[in-house]
Amino acid sequence: MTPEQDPALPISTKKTLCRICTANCPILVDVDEKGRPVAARGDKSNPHSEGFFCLKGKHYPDIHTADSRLRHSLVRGDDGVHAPIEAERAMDEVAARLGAILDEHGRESVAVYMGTLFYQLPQTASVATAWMDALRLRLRFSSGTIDQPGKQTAAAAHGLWLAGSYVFDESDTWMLIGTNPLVAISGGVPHANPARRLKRAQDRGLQLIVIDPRRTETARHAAIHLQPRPGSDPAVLAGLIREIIHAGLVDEAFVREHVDGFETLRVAVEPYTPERVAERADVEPDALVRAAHVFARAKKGAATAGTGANMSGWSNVTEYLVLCLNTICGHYRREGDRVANPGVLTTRRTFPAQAMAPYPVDGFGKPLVSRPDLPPAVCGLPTSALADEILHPESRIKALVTIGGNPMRAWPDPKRTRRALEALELHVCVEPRLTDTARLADYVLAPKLPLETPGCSLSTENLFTVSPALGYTERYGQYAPAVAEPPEGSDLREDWQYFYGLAKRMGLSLDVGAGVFPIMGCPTPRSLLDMQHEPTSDEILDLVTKDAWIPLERLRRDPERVLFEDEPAVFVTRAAPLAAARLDVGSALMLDELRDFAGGDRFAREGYDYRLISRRMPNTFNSVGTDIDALTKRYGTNPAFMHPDDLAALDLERGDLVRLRSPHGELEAVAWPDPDLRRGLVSMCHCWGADPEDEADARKTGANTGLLISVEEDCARFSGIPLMSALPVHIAPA
Ligand SMILES: Nc1nc2c(c(=O)[nH]1)N[C@H]1C(S)=C(S)[C@@H](COP(=O)(O)OP(=O)(O)OC[C@H]3O[C@@H](n4cnc5c(=O)[nH]c(N)nc54)[C@H](O)[C@@H]3O)O[C@H]1N2
Ligand SMILES: Nc1nc2c(c(=O)[nH]1)N[C@H]1C(S)=C(S)[C@@H](COP(=O)(O)OP(=O)(O)OC[C@H]3O[C@@H](n4cnc5c(=O)[nH]c(N)nc54)[C@H](O)[C@@H]3O)O[C@H]1N2
Ligand code: SF4
Ligand SMILES: [Mo]
Repeated sequence: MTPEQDPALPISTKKTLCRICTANCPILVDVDEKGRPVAARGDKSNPHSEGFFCLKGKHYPDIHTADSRLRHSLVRGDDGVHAPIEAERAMDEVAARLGAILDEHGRESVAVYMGTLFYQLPQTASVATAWMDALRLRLRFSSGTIDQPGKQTAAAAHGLWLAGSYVFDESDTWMLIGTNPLVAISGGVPHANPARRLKRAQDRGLQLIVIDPRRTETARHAAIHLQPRPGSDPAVLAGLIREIIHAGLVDEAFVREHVDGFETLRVAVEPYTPERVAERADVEPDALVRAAHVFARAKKGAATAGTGANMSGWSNVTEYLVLCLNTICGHYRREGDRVANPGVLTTRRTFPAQAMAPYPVDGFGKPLVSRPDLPPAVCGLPTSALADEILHPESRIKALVTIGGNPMRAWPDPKRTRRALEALELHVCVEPRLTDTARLADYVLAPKLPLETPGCSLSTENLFTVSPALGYTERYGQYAPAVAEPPEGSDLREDWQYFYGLAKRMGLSLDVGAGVFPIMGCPTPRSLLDMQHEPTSDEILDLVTKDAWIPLERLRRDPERVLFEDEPAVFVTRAAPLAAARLDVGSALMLDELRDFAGGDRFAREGYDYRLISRRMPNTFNSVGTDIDALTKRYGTNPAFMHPDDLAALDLERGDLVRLRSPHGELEAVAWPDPDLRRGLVSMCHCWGADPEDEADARKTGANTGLLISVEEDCARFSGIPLMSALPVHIAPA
C-alpha cells in the first residue's frame, strides 16, 4: 500500500508525533520530494520515548497514502451512491441543511458523536466543541460512555485531591485492574515504552499488582496477579479494603483530616472476608491478603482500573472502590512534595494539599425520551442509547454529526445502529475512510490527516485528569509542524476547518477553551476566534495552550527540546486557610451498587456457560488498521481466544470456526488457543466485522462482538454502559 518508492526522489526525514493512539509516540517520518510520507520509525534521539513505537506507527504513512483514503468529501445522491463534492460546497450544503433542521425542530434535533480521534486532535476537539457550544447543542455523545465511564461518576461521588496522585516513576507499588498497558499502551504504565519503564521501576523495587482474568502481557510481570472471574471486581476491591482496615494499615491521620464516610465504607466492605471473596471471584485468599498488604504498606503508589473493569457490569462502584482504596491508604501527594510533572502545555495551576468536595453525579437536565431510567450524568449522555433515541417515535433527533468515530463498529448492537443511522434525515461524518459508518452517511467530510497538520502532545498530557496512571510522568512536551503533503489532487481540510467553515456559514462566533479535557478546580482560559479571517492551525494550537506552563512558541522554536526538567520545580502547597472540603468514601449512591452486587451474579443466564471478555490486540486501534494488511497479518482476524482445554472439550482446533450466541445475538469467529485465560472464558477484541447487512466472513473481516451486546438489559446506572465484558455466551463449533 506504500506508494512505489521512486529511488530518484530524495527523501527527507522529519520529526513528528504519531497520533493514532494516546501514546503520541515521537516518530521520524521519511517524506519523498512530493511530500508523501513513505516510512516511519521511533525517534531514538527522543529522551522520553527512547525510540519506542509500534507496528501501527510504522504503518502510519500507509494510513495517509492508502488507496482507501478519501481524497475528496462525498455526498450521497438520491440513488444512495456517494459522489465526490468540493469541500467548500459540502460545507455550504451541510450548513444549509443543519440550519434548516435546527430552525424547524430546535436544538435537540442535532446530535453529535465524538469518537476517539476527536480527543486525540486538540484543534479538532476545541473548535468542534466551540461550534457545539455556539449552537447550544445538548445531545452530545462520546465514546467515553462505552469506555470507562465509571471514572467520572466515581470521581464526582468521591471528590478530588487537588495535589494529585504520585506518578508511576516514583511509586513503590502500582495496581492495575482490568487494564493491559503493555498492549494498550495506555491506562496504567507510562506509555513511552511501558515494558522498559516497568522493568526499570521493578529494578528499583516497585511491586506490581494486576487483577485480570487473563494472564496478560502485563500480568506476566506482576509480583502478584489475581486472576478472578470476570465481573467480580467489586468483591476483590471490597476484600482488599476490608483487609487493609482489619490489618490496621489505613492512613488514619489522612482519613481523620480529609475523609468523610469511613465508617459507612467499613460496614459496607465488612462482609468481604478473604474466604467470601474467594467464593465470589475465585481468587486465592492468601494472594488477596498479600496484595492488600503490599499496596497499603507502600509509601507511594496508586491503583487504577481500565476498560475490563468498566465493561463487566459494575463500572461505577468498581471505580469508586478504586478511589476509596487509594484514599484510605493516603496514596496522595502531600504538602512539600515535588510535583513530578506539573505540566507543559496544560493550563498553569497550583497543587494545594486539600480536597475538592464531591460534586453532583447526576441531575444534568432531562433524560433521553428512550431512556427515562438514565438521568443525564457527569459522564455524559449514554452512547449505548443513542440508536434507540434516534429511533424513538418521540425523538427530536433528525441529524447526527460523527467526528473521528466509527459507530457501526464501536457501538454495541450494530444492527440497531444501522437502523438508526438509516432513519436519520441527515448524517454527516468527518472521517478519512469510507468506513461502514461513512458508507451510510449523507456527507462525508474528508479531513487532512495528522502528518499533514501541526500537532502537539497536549491531548496526551491532559489525560492526567482522567486517571493518575495517564498523562506524562515527566515534564515532557512536543510540537511538530505539518510534515507531509496531502495526496496529490486531493481537496481536504483539517477537521477543525470544517467546523469553522460551518460556523461562519451559520453566522456563529466561536469561543474556544484551552485544553482538551477540563481540569477540575482550574478555570479554563477562553478565546474568541476571528470569524472574518480564518486562523491558521498553529494559531488554534496557541489558543488551546493559552496560559500553559510553557508557551507553545518555545516548543516550536526549539523542537529538539522536549523535556523541561530544569524549569523551576513545583511543590504541593499548604491547604488554603479554612479549606474544609473532604473526600467521601461513604457515598450511598455508589455503595448501593455494592449491595446490589452482593445479591449474586445477576448477569448469569442459564444455558450460557462461557463469558466473553474484552481485550485489545496490539496491531489495530479500535477499527483503525483493520483494513491494513500489514497490521492484520498475525491472525488475519480478531480470533475468539479460549483456553486450550476448553477448545479440546469442544473438539475444536486453532483456526476452526465457532459460533458464539448470547441472549441477544450471535456471531461466528475463528477459535484460537490462549493458555493465559481462565477456563470458561472467551476473549475477543472489538471493532472488527462488517456491516451486518453484508455477508460476514469471520476469517477475513473478523466478527463484531457488539452483535452479542444488548443495549436494553444490564446497562450500568448513569452511563448506560452495557455488559460488554463478562458477557454470558454459549459456544459451539460452527
Ligand atoms: N464490544 C466492544 N465494543 C467496544 C469496545 C470493546 O472493548 N468492546 N471498546 C469501546 C471503546 S473503549 C472505544 S474508545 C470505542 C471506540 O469508538 P470509536 O471512536 O467510535 O471508534 P474508532 O474505531 O476509534 O474510530 C475512530 C475513527 O476516526 C477515524 N480517523 C482516523 N484519523 C482521523 C482524523 O485525523 N480525523 C478524523 N476526523 N477521523 C479520523 C478512523 O478512520 C476511525 O473511523 O469502541 C468501544 N466499543
Ligand atoms: N493496540 C491497541 N491499543 C489501544 C486500543 C486498541 O484497540 N489497540 N484501544 C485504545 C482504547 S480506545 C482504550 S479505551 C484503551 C484501553 O486500554 P485497556 O483498558 O488497558 O484495554 P485492554 O488492553 O483491552 O485491557 C482490558 C483488560 O481487562 C481484562 N478484563 C476483561 N474483563 C474484566 C473484568 O471483568 N475484570 C477485570 N479485572 N479485568 C477484565 C481483559 O482481560 C484485558 O486484559 O486502549 C487504547 N489502546
Ligand atoms: S499507534 Fe503505536 S506508534 Fe502510534 S502513538 Fe500509539 S503506540 Fe505509538
Ligand atoms: Mo476507548
